[in-house]
Amino acid sequence: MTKEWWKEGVVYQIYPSSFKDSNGDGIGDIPGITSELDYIKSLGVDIIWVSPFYKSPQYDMGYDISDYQDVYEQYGTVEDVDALIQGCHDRGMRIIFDLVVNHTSHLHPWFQESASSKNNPKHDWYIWRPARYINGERHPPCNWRGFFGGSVWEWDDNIGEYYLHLFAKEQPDLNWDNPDVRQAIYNDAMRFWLDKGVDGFRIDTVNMYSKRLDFPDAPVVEPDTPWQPAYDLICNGPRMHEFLREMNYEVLSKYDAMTVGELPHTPDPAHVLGYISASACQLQQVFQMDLVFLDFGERSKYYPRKWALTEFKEALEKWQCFIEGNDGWTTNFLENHDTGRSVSRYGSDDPRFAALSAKMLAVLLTTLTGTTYVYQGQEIGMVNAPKTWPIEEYKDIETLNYYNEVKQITGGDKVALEEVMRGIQLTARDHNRLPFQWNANANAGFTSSAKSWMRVHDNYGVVNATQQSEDPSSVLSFWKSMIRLRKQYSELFVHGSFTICDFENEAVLSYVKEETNKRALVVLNFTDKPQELNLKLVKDMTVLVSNYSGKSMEPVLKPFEGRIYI
Ligand code: ISL
Ligand code: CA
Repeated sequence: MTKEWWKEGVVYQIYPSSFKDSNGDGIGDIPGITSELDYIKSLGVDIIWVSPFYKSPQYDMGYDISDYQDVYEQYGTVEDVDALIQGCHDRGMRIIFDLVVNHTSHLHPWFQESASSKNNPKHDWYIWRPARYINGERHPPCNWRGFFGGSVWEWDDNIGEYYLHLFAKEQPDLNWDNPDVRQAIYNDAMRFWLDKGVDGFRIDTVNMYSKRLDFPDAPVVEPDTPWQPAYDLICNGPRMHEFLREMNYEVLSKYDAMTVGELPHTPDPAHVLGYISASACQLQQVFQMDLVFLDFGERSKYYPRKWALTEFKEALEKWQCFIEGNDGWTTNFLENHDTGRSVSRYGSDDPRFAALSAKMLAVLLTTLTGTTYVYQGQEIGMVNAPKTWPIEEYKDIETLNYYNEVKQITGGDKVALEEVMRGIQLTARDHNRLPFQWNANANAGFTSSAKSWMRVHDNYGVVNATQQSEDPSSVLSFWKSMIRLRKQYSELFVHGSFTICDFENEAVLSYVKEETNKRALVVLNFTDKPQELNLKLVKDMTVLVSNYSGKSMEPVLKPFEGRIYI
């Protein structure tokens, strides 16, 4: 197993609009991030990942880019980004950016040209197809449902054809099969920033660039609507690996760049290895989604399902162990800007248990094999938005489109809307986009403006970074100590082998981490009830860490207690 900075490093994800507002307009910005680099450094973080800050009309919070080489005006300027890179490097940290190149904004000049005429040299830079006519009626080329609802095809009167958009219609998909498009992406979106010193990329939707150009219909599973989920047809198209090899060979390999690709809907470990094994020369790491999609229901994420701890264990074990005996690498994370808060989803946001379960999950994330990712606010135990908040407080295009679709299909049925609202309260992307809670002042110290772009969580008086910095028993202090411990025992925690024990136990997750000279047992109570400890497992071992004060060896685990035995 080779050692690399991107394996040992702990990554901290920043969502620019919600981290820190420096100029009082209610929106977070780049100078705001730069002003808090010492805070981030103090956590023990090595690498910062910043979600998109590029020029964008913000239909999808900057994942719709209209200029790869410019910055969204409200976030700052290219010079501000230069200063941010410098600020990280000055502190011995690295920084990676989000690379969003499956699609651009419809306002990107490339699309404007593409849509101007069939004769424009850039017309073929996006994916255009003629209509299907059934009984004289115009229909899109296939029945795929977009990630944000509706058809993936949008009719364009001027061209007289449809264009493809897997996400919003304001996010047209680039035609990667055209080599000029690929070169333009490598230059504008990648080399430009790599030459400025960025240390790599988190690569958005990394398995969707190659499309099945025959666009077959997906099987009908939702008869209520013409648009059918088509994940297997959309993801992992025929030229995917070829494109990523080229991107790696022509661009990334020329720099010491880190890459982590977002890889949804790819359940087969052998398939994932095809992307990340070192010898495949494509990506270094990917985000596999089994754990963060665990509570998504059959029908949609907004009709969540109850999950059993054994299902959690199964997914965890699968993606911890799939790199054993090969040259791949894995990641561990429970949150990002597309999820709800982990405390609310895997722990408990009941005030009696919120901090305890945040710490218990910190024990988990800092003892797993692979690169650990922490999402802003996770380190202070931020939780989902209060259930009393109405739909008007939610801003995400995915949430609102889904809610409005239910409203439309059911004619505004109150019971149906209450039901979907319960799902939104658990899994909506909005929860992780609430402003970061810096202190107990107005608007949690996030902004000096009277109004922030998203409402600040009601609990900022009790959950905030300043108070927690001063409290040795806080979630924040615990995260810091766990990150230190992870580094101190990096052979064991970052690189060691992983084995689940007592698999059938639906209340306690136990696993052994092992390297040549050391062995640790981690026991995590995932319930709010005391649970008996399996004494056979801890024989001859002593407690190294507990998320309760003291190093209790008691044979019973308290609610959400987590211990590491060594
Ligand atoms: O967020 C999801 C489920 O709620 C995913 O289906 C998500 O849309 C998918 O993983 C792709 O996500 C990425 O690309 C999107 C963007 O909206 C997300 O924020 C980004 O992480 C389009 O660029
Ligand atoms: Ca601002």
